[in-house]
Amino acid sequence: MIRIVYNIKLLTFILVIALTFFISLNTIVNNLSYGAYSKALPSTSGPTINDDNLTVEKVASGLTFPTGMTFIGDNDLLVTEKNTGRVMRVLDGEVQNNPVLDLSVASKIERGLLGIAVSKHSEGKTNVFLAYTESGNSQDGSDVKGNVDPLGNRLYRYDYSDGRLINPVLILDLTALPNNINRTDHNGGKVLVGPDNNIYYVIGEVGGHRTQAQNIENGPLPNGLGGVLRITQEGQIVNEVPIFGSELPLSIYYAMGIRNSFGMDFDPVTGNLWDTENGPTAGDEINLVFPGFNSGWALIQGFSSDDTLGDGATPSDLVIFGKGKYAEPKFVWQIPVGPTALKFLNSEKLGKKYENNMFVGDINNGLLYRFTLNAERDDIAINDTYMGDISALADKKVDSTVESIPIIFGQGFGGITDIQIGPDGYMYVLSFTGDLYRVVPASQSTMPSPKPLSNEGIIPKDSILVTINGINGENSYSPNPIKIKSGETITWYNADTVSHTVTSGSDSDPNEGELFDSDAILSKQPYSLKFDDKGTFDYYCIYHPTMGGQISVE
Ligand SMILES: [Ca+2]
Ligand SMILES: [Ca+2]
Ligand SMILES: [Ca+2]
Repeated sequence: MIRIVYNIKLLTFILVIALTFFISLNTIVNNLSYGAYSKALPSTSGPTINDDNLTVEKVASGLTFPTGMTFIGDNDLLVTEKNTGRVMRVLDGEVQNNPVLDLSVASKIERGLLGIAVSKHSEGKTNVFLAYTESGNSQDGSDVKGNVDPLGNRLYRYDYSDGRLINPVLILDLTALPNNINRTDHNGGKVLVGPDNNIYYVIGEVGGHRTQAQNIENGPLPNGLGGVLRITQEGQIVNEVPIFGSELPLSIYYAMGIRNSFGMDFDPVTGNLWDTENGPTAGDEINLVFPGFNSGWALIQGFSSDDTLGDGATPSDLVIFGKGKYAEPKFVWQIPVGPTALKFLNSEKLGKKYENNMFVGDINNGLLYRFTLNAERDDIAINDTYMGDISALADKKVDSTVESIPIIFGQGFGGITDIQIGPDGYMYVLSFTGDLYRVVPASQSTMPSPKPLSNEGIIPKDSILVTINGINGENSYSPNPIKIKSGETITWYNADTVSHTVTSGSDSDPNEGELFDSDAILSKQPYSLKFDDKGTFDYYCIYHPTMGGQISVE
């Protein structure tokens, strides 16, 4: 077992400097990044795919904030639940009553049971790897209610036998100190078994740790956080030419400079690792993660030339160990969507043109995105198989929400937490809402197709229509301002491609959302509100605070 625990008392002075930096940055980021935690609700008419040949079936429901899944057989998968710490088995579309395993997890904000991967050995043995934030006192959520610090983010190996997970072995302990600094975010947590049979585990900076792994030149040494880590299935250092360095913890880093991530997968054609990464107020990324990849956080996020963090840093300012090397992201959302899962479709069951395409889910909008790669498969190349105007994506960057239309493959899932391909070759999509979906050819489905989304029929009669056009200042909501009479109802229809809110107040208002708050209004969905009280009410979108509107009730 590899244990990374640091006593940093000797580094107090450095830490104080680092903390000062961290707190000031955190204050700024927290004021603007609530979008990162906003989770889209599912479409009332069910998820849809933007290809009439494909449809979405609901496989199972009733899971409690599921975060990850892995197939152990045909129509047989294990699903992790974030806050309960349970591993549930979904067999032939039925969530089995008794959990396969019930762990004690710390669960505040992004902590919890976060990742699962399976390794089937030729001699018939099956190992399951689980990544989770272990509770400090054997109680679920004691960090939420009792302020009990978790034991740490840990990776365990289990034997899977007769529907049970047994013989836990702790193979990686990331009890980095301090545990947190009133922050419980950026725990990453996805786990993969690589083509080389080693374990790949992505962990974020965990509560804003600032070390040399976050490219802070005068910071403490790396503490095992903020990167993709690689170890053997036995919890040993991989016996290869060192990437960043031969001593712990550098010897377990495969990549560093990663703020946070909820998604990674190996390209089935090349064996290259790809990930999604989450920026603060901007700069969500897709990356090709080669050995030694430095993603640039906390100095660079998004394309370095954009200076998204506004610190003027360039790749030459980064902390480079051994064979470490900075590389630009392969794709960027300048407006955050909260990308989560990333999965290659290693099947032609959904049509030859989608085989080995890359699919990405997001949590903020419940959208499923599709990407094609170039011939060398070392870059994203959006080709003529997409619908709509792809010219604005030539820069590999979504600068305004409308630019993302061609890459949207499906919508209405509710915030997506994982994507897997089943042994049946179909795509499985997991939503935090507890629902598991499957994308199948319409010709193979016995379920009725959901209706296409449009505002016809979903705007209530006698209601005054306000269209949400997207991020466009005081023209974001139309008409704006609007005058109505007491007792009248306004229905907002979201004509944009991403979720927005109708929230009373404004960004700087401490009472924001007190009078009314729609929560996420999904793309192509309505939200209605009746106004009885007279007065003038400002409102805005909490995800995109520059969007503003005003209602006068007379
Ligand atoms: Ca539990
Ligand atoms: Ca990066
Ligand atoms: Ca663009």
